[in-house]
Amino acid sequence: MVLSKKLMKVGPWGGTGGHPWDDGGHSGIRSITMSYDRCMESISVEYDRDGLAVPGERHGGAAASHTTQARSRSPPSIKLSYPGEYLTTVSGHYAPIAHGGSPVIRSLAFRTNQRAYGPFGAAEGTPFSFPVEGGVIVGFCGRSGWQLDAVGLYVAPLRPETMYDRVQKLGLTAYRAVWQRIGSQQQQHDPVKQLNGNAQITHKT
Ligand code: MMA
Repeated sequence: MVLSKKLMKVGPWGGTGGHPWDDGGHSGIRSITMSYDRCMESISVEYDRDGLAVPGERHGGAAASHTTQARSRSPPSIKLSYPGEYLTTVSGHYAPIAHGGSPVIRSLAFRTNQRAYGPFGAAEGTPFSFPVEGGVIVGFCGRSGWQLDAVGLYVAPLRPETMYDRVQKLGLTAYRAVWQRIGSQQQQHDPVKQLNGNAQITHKT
């Protein structure tokens, strides 16, 4: 199975306070770091882009003092064993923290193909849950101010591997094999080339 490039955006769940943010869709998620107390104060997500870890911005937590950070219960960060482990469900609760105020995200919980993490925060208010069947969560968006006001998701559907995918993969393997062969031939026939590592200087005319 491979991830489709056509992403779906779902949600957001939560309130209308704060300002909107959007991490966009990626090839996967490596870790999620949170601060929370009676609600989710902030979230930052580390993504994967073509095998490299890409840190995401921290959303919310504008008012999070050191005290709040210290009060946040551990573990503040969850680390997925990318690429074998991938995110399949995000759920949580939202409710106002001040009477008559706009709702904020009170708790978040995550499920991967391997295990469950959380809930983090306080599981109070309106519950929401987005379990993805036949897909993977590859990005987050939402709203935030002092806290995390709302959260939405990017989902990449899984699709069966096509002949095109296989040929592309084979193409890359074949390309690497040819370069390895050229490399080893150079080692055998032209040790100077290998030492210098510069074909132009040692080029025989
Ligand atoms: C700020 C402001 C609001 C937002 C809250 C919670 C304290 O107010 O940005 O619009 O709803 O933070 O994040």
